[in-house]
Amino acid sequence: MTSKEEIINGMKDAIITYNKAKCLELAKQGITEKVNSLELIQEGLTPAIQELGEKFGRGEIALPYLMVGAEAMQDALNYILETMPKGEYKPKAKMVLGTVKGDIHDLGISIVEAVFQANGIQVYNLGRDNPKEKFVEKAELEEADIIGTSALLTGTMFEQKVVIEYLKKQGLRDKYIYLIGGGACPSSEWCDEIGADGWATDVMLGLDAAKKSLAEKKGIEL
Ligand code: B12
Repeated sequence: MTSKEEIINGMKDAIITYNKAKCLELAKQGITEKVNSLELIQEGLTPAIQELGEKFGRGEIALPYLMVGAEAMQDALNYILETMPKGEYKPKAKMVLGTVKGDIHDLGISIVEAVFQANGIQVYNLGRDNPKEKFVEKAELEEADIIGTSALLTGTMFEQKVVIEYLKKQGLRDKYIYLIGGGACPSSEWCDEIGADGWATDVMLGLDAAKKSLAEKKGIEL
């Protein structure tokens, strides 16, 4: 039997060395050996892809390498997320979630989807690259409580403001809790500036923000 640390460190190494098969194999092993899913994701996959991102940012690796690392994370993540509980009870709240227009980073929102679902929030994941109208149309259609937007690029972060401004223009701002996330907004300043209800660069902090707003604004206790 392999220890939890060996599995987690092995997953990190596999991503950093672009070894997709090894990363998936270790993810499967982690689940078989009952390592907590979130630990596999947050201690194994996430720091590894961040390390590759830093190397990419410093010009030490080219984009195709980052893409292979991201694929390794995606395969392992899909496997782990499939095994997580889906919240087989009546959800207490609904959320429309997606990455903003022009942004294709969608690894983070898959994690948010799985964790929020497991905590009683039905999530409609729109995936990547969504115009403002799509968030609002889906939220209206599903009678959602929360709209969540993700942005990873400095250049797409402004779209988070575009969505909230569109909500205001439609006279719908007060109907929804508006949460923002993703690596492009690592502080509360952007959240305050655009008037969002909460922000997070980590899924568990995001869940806390959602719980707080649901209780305060909708009287829903998760
Ligand atoms: C993986 C990755 C990619 C992959 C994306 C694969 C995919 N399917 O997502 C690929 C290789 C395709 C890619 C492409 C690009 N990338 Co990129 N990428 C990254 C990297 C390394 C990791 C992102 C990631 O997945 N992190 C892990 C997840 C789990 O974290 P997360 O998304 O932040 O999500 C968590 C929280 O934020 C939160 N959360 C997320 N969303 C939400 C929403 C709500 C409502 C809430 C409450 C919480 C929440 O919960 C999540 C789980 O904890 C980052 C570096 C970094 N440190 O972020 C660069 C990075 C974001 N990329 C960057 C760049 C420049 C690009 C490209 C423009 C490169 C190019 N020249 O083409 C393109 C962009 C294309 C586009 N139009 O979007 C830059 C951005 C620089 C900037 N400041 O603008 C970064 C920072 C790398 C760098 N250091 O230069 N990228």
